Amino acid sequence: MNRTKILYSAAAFIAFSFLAGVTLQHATAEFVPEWVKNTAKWYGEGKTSEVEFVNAIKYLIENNIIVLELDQKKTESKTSPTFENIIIPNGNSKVGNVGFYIPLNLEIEKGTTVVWINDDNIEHTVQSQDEKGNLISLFNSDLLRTGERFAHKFNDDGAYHYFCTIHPWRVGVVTVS
Ligand SMILES: [Cu+2]
Repeated sequence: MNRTKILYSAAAFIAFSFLAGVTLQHATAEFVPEWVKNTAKWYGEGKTSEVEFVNAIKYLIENNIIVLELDQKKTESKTSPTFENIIIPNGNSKVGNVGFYIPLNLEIEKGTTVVWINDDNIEHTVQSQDEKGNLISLFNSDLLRTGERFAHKFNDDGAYHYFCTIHPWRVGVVTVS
């Protein structure tokens, strides 16, 4: 590769990088085909069109000769999923017991997944209910044996009541804001 070609190739990469607003992670000159080098050279000399030049760059990207580092901000803005637990404690079933859900009113932000964990020595269910205490189909677990879990993701604001169908006096709340 002579000096002129190197200069034109470098200019081509810099021009592309600037126009597209991306970061060039690496560009390995050995893998750049001759026709691409010529296109870059001819473009620099005004002997070929911009379309040809852009197509040549496109070829390098599609064949992973140029590897683009995508916009970091887009990647970082993806928040990792958030989980919060509600424990169904031992003794939860007994009417006179203080075996309430822990916490009894869980306050979370939108997008949080709530995980109910049955820590009791008997089975329970988690069933969503409306304001009047009627069972609704928003979130409904199967029978949870000791140690089993049930999860539901909350995407909208609101106060969500739930209860256990086996022990319907046990009522809890998830408040989403
Ligand atoms: Cu129960």
